[in-house]
Amino acid sequence: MNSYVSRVLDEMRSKDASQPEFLQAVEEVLSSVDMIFEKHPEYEKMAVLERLVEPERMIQFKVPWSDDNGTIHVNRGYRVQFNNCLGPYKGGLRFHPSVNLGVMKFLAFEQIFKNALTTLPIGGAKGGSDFDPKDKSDAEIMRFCQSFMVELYRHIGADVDVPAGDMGVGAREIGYLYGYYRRIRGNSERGVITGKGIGYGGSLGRKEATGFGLIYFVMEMCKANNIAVTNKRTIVSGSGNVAIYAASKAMEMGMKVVAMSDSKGYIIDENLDINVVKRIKEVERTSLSKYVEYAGHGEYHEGSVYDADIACEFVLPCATQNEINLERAKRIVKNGCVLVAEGANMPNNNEAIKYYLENNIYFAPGKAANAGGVATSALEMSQNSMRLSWSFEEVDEKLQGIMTAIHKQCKDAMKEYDLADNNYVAGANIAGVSKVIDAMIAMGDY
Ligand code: NDP
Ligand code: 2IT
Repeated sequence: MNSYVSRVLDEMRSKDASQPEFLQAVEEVLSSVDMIFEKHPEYEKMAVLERLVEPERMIQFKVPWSDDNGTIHVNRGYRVQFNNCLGPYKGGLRFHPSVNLGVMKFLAFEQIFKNALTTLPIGGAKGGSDFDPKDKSDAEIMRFCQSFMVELYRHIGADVDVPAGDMGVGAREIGYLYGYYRRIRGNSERGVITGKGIGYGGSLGRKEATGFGLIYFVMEMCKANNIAVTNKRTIVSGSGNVAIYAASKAMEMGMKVVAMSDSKGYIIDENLDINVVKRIKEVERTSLSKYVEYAGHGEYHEGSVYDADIACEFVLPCATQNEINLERAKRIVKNGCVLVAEGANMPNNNEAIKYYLENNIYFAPGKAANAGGVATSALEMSQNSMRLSWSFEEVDEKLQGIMTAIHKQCKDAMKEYDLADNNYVAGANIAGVSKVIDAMIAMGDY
């Protein structure tokens, strides 16, 4: 490894030892872009890497809220504004008990390069809270969102920082957050948050965009590498926003989705009914254990879908980080998998990724494959600025163009540096990182 890259990584391992997810994300990126630093030894004196791995600002705040019985609880809120070289900070909000500063930093770091790949002018950020939205009433969710916004509002703005959804934050939460922002500010400023409802400034196609975009990326990969998609047995882990629309688009494209999962268990079904999954997760907000009763077919099991032996050719992890370690990666490859594309952020650990690359598996990293969500958020921002709305077809067509452009950027970088044709990891990292570095340098000691 290039000596400058390895020195900076060593320094981070001692400074950020308590943030394993952040270190993992930085190691994944830096270990695949060292050719940039071989080519540009002058970057060391310019502290390019140190500037890249240090967040511009990290905000942590108290979120007190009262439940329906009048008991007051306190959660931690965060916004990590990592890098705004390419445009306003942009990235989702996650409400999940596993949220901590290290998780926020990893997500914000990934977001910088993902956003760079979209070709749209957006910087990288992430925020959220360790609040658990499960089993909370609508009124409790609303009070929590309002209290969260009481602090967040002073740090965001249509040209400053534009949050959106992520795990645990969907249309309902965005509505409450945006509604309270408007009441505090006394204006409508539609472009301050994305993922809004269609009736008050949202974009058609945003809800579907991450999952649809993932499948558009998979289609590009398959085309470029002569892989047929029809009837390919596909596992989609998760059953939230990303997983549901990835599974439906995958089916539309002729793939055969045979399994999906949630945090408690998984379903296997040769005739998987995505509308039943939607009813369980989008309407009833409950567990997949209801699937067999509602669908009248299939099987439900507790545990991880990646600990089961399910014959499959494609795997689309769309739940959360670090779902697949080396052992699970070996299992899915043994079960026939030839292509893994990440709908979630960092669902594979670095050992799993290394194993895919060494075993000629086509592997698409999240920052390329799941960028359709944030890209469509940026299209929502454009529509808000123009005070116009595009049709679903117009948005979807732009999304397809963006996913094709991201795929091309990965391929061009792979070609430029003479990398193996399945090394989308290095391709995406080189393309994303180069754009940010070039902008940073052009703007001086940014
Ligand atoms: P949702 O909250 O809608 O869904 C999350 C899904 O993951 C749920 O099915 C949940 O199960 C499941 N899950 C949570 N924790 C675990 C776990 N430990 N093991 C197995 N399954 C688990 O989130 P999204 O669909 O929005 O996000 C999913 C992933 O995609 C995240 O990594 C997110 O960062 C990423 N992403 C999201 C984008 C977006 O636009 N929403 C854009 C790009 C990436 P349960 O229902 O039981 O809680
Ligand atoms: O991880 C992600 O890219 C998202 N959660 C979407 C962020 C956004 O601003 O739409």
